[in-house]
Amino acid sequence: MDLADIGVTGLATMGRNLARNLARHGYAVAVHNRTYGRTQQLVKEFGGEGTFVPSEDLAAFVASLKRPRRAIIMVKAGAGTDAVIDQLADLMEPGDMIVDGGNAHFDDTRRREAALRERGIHFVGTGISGGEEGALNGPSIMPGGSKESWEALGPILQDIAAKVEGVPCSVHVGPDGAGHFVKMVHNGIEYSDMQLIAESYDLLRQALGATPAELAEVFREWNRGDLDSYLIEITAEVLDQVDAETGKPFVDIVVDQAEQKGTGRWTVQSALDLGVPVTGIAEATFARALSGHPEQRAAAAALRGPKLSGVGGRELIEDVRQALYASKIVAYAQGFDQMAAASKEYGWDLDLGAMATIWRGGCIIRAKFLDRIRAAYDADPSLPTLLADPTFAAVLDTAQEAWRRVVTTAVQIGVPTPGFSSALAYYDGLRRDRLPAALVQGLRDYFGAHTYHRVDKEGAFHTDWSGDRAEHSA
Ligand code: NBP
Repeated sequence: MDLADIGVTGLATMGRNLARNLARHGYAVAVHNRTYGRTQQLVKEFGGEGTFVPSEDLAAFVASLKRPRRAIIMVKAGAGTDAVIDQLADLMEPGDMIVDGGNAHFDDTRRREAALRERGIHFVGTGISGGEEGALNGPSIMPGGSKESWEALGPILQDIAAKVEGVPCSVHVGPDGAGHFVKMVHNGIEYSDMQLIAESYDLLRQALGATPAELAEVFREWNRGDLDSYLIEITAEVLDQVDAETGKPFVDIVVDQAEQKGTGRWTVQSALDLGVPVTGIAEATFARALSGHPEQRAAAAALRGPKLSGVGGRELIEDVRQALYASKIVAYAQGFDQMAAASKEYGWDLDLGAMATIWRGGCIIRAKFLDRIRAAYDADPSLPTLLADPTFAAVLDTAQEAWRRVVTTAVQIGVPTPGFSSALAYYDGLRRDRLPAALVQGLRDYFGAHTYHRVDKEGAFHTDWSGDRAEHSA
């Protein structure tokens, strides 16, 4: 029997499509699933697309792989992943590679990588974005793990990844959990992108009384300019959809409560640990959390809002477009800051420009805009914040008047725009010469003797607040 080039275990939507993608690219693919029926189904339905080597149990699956073995796990993240890793590792030899393509937390990946490294097995935590369509036709692939494993896996992953202008949307992200970390931040940014789109739609609908179908046209128009992206494109599709049963706009028959249990939450948790203000992602996560409390919303429904309504004419549309673009720049700047901070903390040496490059295609946040981020890091790889890049600084400068009008209008008519507002507050905070953090430091020294630094002298100081209020070196 010919041995397979690579294997996939876990053949639900993602694993099946990834296996088909590999087979379509000419690789002989070993396939396995806990429940054998799925394996049989795959071979029955898609066997003609390439060479599949099915196995009923993991031992046979491992035995069907060429050495060094390359096995991709695509099972539900969590305990199942640990179980499959343990079983695979027991069947493998030093030099073999286990790739986890599921949505694992990067801390779990770091733990698993360290444990398998002891046994000489390469563990490659890999972020895969693009959903089932991407898995089949070309996802964005973000592998972590060792350099040696990238040498053996990289050519295959780049082969099956999305391509933009011939450049594959996959690079070696960095060691141990770097791949899953970058995928997590990608998803956090995805939260933020969707929140800003939702705020744009909501504000224009409330302020102008526009219909979802009219707004679909607005998004379609926006997709021809700076905002050109997959999420803007599909927003037009969703807003245009009419419910067959009721004849109402689809968006009006969907329950308005969003989930926030996944990677958005992880991104914010990690950002808090790293001390990076990812306000765009945090507001998006909290906006979902607010939507998910129907009992509180019902209790608050009688609270009065402002009397003003219907302010703003058609010019609001262009203002919102600019506010959306400016807020998006802020959200991405924050996400890239988080990757830079993690790179330093964990010693990953992330190439931020390369991250922008591999997000240009295949993944959910794919957008023209990522070319501009890559150009910013090409021009200055140690850029302290994307907001300081001359191109982005100019965009923000042009957009800021419109951005302020949008936030003002939203406040006046009582439409919540936490994404727009917090992004603007971040912009205003970051550009300030002096921040009121000085007063916060004073208060902390007053009640807790936490000390402070002076602008004009080295060292730490404490004022004797309860005594003579003289200053002492701390
Ligand atoms: P699911 O997340 O729905 O997982 C189902 C698969 O996990 C089945 O193959 C199932 O086997 C297997 N499995 C489970 Br559940 N527990 C297991 C265990 N203890 N031992 C062995 N196998 C077990 O599949 P999916 O939606 O294809 O996603 C796969 C991974 O890819 C997940 O980690 C997901 O987060 C990630 N991901 C998904 C997307 C997406 O758009 N769906 C995108 C990117 C990444 P069975 O058939 O025997 O029940």
